[in-house]
Amino acid sequence: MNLDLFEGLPDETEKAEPEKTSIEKIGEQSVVLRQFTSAMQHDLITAIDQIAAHAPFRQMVTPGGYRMSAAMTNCGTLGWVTDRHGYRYQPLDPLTGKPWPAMPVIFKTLAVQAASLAGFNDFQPDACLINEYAIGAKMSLHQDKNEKDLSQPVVSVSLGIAATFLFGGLQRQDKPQKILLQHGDVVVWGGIDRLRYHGILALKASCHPLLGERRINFTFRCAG
Ligand code: MD3
Ligand code: FE
Repeated sequence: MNLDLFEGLPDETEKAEPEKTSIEKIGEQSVVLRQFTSAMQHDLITAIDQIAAHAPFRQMVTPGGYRMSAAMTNCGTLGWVTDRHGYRYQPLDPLTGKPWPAMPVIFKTLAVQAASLAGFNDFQPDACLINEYAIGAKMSLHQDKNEKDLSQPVVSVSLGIAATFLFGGLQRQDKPQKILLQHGDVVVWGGIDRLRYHGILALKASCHPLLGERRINFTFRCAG
């Protein structure tokens, strides 16, 4: 006799379907891969916890003397830092004096796959900057141009609370488009879009089931 009470019910009642990935073009050479990381979200979060245990998130100071509202750390052979002396990449964490934690294989694999889907086929990132946003934290419009090889794209992964991304033009005064980046979204920015101004609006109060009252974004770059 079959005592399975769930017999006949559809599979979805036993195991939630993974979200489907979709591709959205947001610029001449930029795409959002929606829900690209849903199958690996737990492994990504475990890896970030391990990195932060060795290289803690910290709020850095800009050359102008302002403390950034997002907290940052890095993994990979080079890490992005800012202090009163300027913005730069360096191999040692100024907080610990030690090299940044290695880039986890799962990070690199994800970045290379995403870049390749967007048409960038020899992406070999050496730096991964990890930003942690608490409620209210933001990132003002800026360009990323401290990397040596600007012909290589940037790949970004968003986890936790959704945020409004501002995608501007090549001049600061160009009116930005607003794009909602949600948990699991990956964006690839390359070519002509690589030097576009961009930023993040202040994070609205919310709570994510896996990350709590936080958003984490990590970006892969060819810095050296
Ligand atoms: C577009 N981070 O770390 S990720 C940054 O969500 C940064 O934390 C934001 O801007 C964040 O520098 C946005 C998206 C991003 C990263 C680099 C870019 C977009 C970009 C470089 C060129 C164009
Ligand atoms: Fe940036």
